[in-house]
Amino acid sequence: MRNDAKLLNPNDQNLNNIYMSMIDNTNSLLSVPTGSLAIPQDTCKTALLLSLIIPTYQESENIQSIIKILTQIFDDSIPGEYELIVVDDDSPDDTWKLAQSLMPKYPQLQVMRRQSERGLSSAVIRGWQMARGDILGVIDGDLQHPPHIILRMLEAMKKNADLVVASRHVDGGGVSSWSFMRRFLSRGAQLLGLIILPEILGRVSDPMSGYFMVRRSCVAGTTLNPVGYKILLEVVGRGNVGKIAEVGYVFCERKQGASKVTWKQYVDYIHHLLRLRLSTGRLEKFSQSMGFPIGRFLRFGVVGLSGVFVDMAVLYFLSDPTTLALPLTRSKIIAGEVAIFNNFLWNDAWTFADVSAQQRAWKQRFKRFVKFNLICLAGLVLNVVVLNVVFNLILANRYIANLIAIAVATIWNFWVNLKLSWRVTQVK
Ligand SMILES: Nc1nc2c(ncn2[C@@H]2O[C@H](COP(=O)(O)OP(=O)(O)OP(=O)(O)O)[C@@H](O)[C@H]2O)c(=O)[nH]1
Ligand SMILES: [Mg+2]
Repeated sequence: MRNDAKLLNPNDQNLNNIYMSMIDNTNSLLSVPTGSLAIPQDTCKTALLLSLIIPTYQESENIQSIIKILTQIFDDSIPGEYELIVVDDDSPDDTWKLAQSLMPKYPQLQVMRRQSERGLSSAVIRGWQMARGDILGVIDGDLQHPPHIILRMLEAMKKNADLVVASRHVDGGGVSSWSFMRRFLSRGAQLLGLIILPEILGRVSDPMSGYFMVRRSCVAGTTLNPVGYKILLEVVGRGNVGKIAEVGYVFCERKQGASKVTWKQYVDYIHHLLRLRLSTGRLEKFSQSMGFPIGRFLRFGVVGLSGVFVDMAVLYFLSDPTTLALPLTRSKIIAGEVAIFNNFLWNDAWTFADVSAQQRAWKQRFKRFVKFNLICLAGLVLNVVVLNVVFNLILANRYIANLIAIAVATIWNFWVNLKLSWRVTQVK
């Protein structure tokens, strides 16, 4: 396209405009997918062999070098069959802008600028969602992952591996100059992982590695749900990964730019391990085979129970003769609404945390709260109707009838809220 553009006469204003728009086209940013973090099944028409994501935050000092080195490697080995996708979280040092300015020089380069979502793992997944490759990979943008081993990784993929991990803990691997403390923390984290999730962490020697590639078919259709930095755990834990290969590498020292690792990453890591433990356990497998989210339903039930206590406490505080002694109906309406508010907060932060993490804006939260209120209100009406029907027509025991009514209303509340309030919409 750029060669054609050169043929145009730059003195002609119209043609010049067309020329500029062609340049713009070659330079346009990738759109940012929203909604769930699911990996699409199909590659589009122009499928490629490899899509390599380079997540960046404040890497303006490194971005040019890494693009140049990777392009040289791939142009020599798999020309035209790869793409490099820089996913930058709107770095204040304008990494994305610098990357974008390199696009005309490196036609295999694509750039995504994320403005409303943050974090290394989700950046990688958003990149994969827009990728065209049959093999999906990731490499740090700070040159700490030596690019030259990538061809060995690709070789291993071609020999039928589903996943190839660049590992610091196999032959040829290591860390160049980590402090004792960082080595200790890294090994400690791995040990903890082996205790909590042996079937996942035990499959790779370096589960903390951020340098790997995976066959798209092993993760297609899977919704990844990472916390923090360790996306490889998600891929091994939730994907359908068979053969795994490893290639040794030495984690180099950063020469330019600053590390983004903080204590929060260690806390996130533990949170991530626990979440994976719960969501890949037997209960979750059973619930998948039943087509009903049992774990979520149990959490919803626990939250509902907490609402009963809140309701009771507020009712006591407002209406008891020894406290405020307000009229009973007025007190009950307030107590009910406070309990609904309590339940909403816990459901948003816990029961449906994965969904609300994708829809954080205040307007979206408020919408969910209004829907939750309306659905709970309808649930109350349903509760009363079922109680009357069962008591008058089926079983003349008011307590058993009430239990049945509560069960029906709870399932209604759960199911309709799942489908309406905490719904994941897939919008491009
Ligand atoms: N898009 C995006 N990229 C990130 C984010 N945090 C880190 N990165 C990038 O992810 C890669 C790894 O991050 P680093 O801070 O270097 O972490 P590390 O290599 O494990 O640790 P160091 O040895 O201290 O550098 C780098 O390319 C970062 O620029 C983020 O929140 N969003
Ligand atoms: Mg780094």
